[in-house]
Amino acid sequence: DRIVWDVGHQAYPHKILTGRRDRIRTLRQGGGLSGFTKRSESEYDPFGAAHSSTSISAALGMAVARDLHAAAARAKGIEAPKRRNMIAVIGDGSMSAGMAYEAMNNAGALHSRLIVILNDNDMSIAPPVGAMSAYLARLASGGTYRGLRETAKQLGKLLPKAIYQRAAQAEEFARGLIVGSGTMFEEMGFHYVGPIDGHNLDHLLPILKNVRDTEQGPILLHVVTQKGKGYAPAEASADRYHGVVKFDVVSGVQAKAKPNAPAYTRVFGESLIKAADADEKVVAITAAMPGGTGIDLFGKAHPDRTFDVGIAEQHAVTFAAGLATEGYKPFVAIYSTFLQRAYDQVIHDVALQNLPVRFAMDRAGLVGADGATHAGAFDL
Ligand SMILES: Cc1ncc(C[n+]2csc(CCOP(=O)(O)OP(=O)(O)O)c2C)c(N)n1
Repeated sequence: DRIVWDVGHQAYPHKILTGRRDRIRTLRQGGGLSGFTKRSESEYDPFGAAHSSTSISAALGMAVARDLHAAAARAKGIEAPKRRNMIAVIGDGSMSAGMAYEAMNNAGALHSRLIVILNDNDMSIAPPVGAMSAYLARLASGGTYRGLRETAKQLGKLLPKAIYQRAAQAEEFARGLIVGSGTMFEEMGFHYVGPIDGHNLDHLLPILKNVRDTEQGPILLHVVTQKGKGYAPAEASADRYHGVVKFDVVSGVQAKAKPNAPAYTRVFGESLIKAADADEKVVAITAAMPGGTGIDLFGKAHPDRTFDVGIAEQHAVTFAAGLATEGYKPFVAIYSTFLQRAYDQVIHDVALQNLPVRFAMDRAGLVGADGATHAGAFDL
């Protein structure tokens, strides 16, 4: 099977389980294992990641390739290869980017057998923002998690027709048929299964097996988890353990080198507060990176003029352009590498219209531990 991890930060256990245990101590170092999934590193990383929200598109491409391959084999009268499952694992934070919806829109139309596992830990790096995040929270809190019985009923709808009809005759089963219908995912053509407790393996494993064995797709399995589960310092501080440097396992204290100059990010955040104190037209925009860009400091001083749009760099730029047309002075703070997503918006929506949008590009140029995917290549 092909498992496509979105972003890939969360793939360290996957690396350990897929032949990279002996090299895990080289993680995020020169010549060592990447902090993300990487095709050249392992056949178990079918798709490289680091920038978010690509997994559904990639897994859908793989699913369609599989189906084309099988059809070609059938046409030639040769045995089709064993059917693989194509599985995208995506976090709730990454569900704010347009690309995830572009992919679901296409998947719903293609009807290809694709499994999307939505790992909903109610955290991005910072707490998640936006209407989608609120929607997922409502789905997750609709009573408690679905137990095995109820999920089995949801899955029943995916069984082959004959079995399904027989099962549907059972009164109790029929009552469950409304369960889970009407979610946004279903409206987009997915079978929605969940929400289920992702830490309860007695529930999770049989459900995963059932999802694997159903014939229909695309399927979205909504799994609720806790970020950092099982390690107290990470549970207590979900944002600071998103991506870690070396840390003391007992105390959880991270070994951060003492900087010998004030950090660019802090200088920017504090300067922008001063500018905003003097000019009520100054506004600040971040795309899910308030801490990384200094916008967290600005947000404390000027909450009404701070906008976290979620992982949505393209929208962040055009949203700022809109503010600028009305006389505001937007400062868009984005890591250089993530602004790559929005180059068209920078050119088409800002530059060509000569709109005064200020870009504060953090982590410009080459970066270290995050590696090639995080370099601000276009700065150079
Ligand atoms: C396009 C893009 N913007 C910003 C980031 C920075 N970033 C890395 S992980 C992350 C949060 C992802 O949250 P979620 O998808 O919920 O995954 P989790 O780590 O919580 O499992 C962010 C904002 C990124 N990787 N890609």
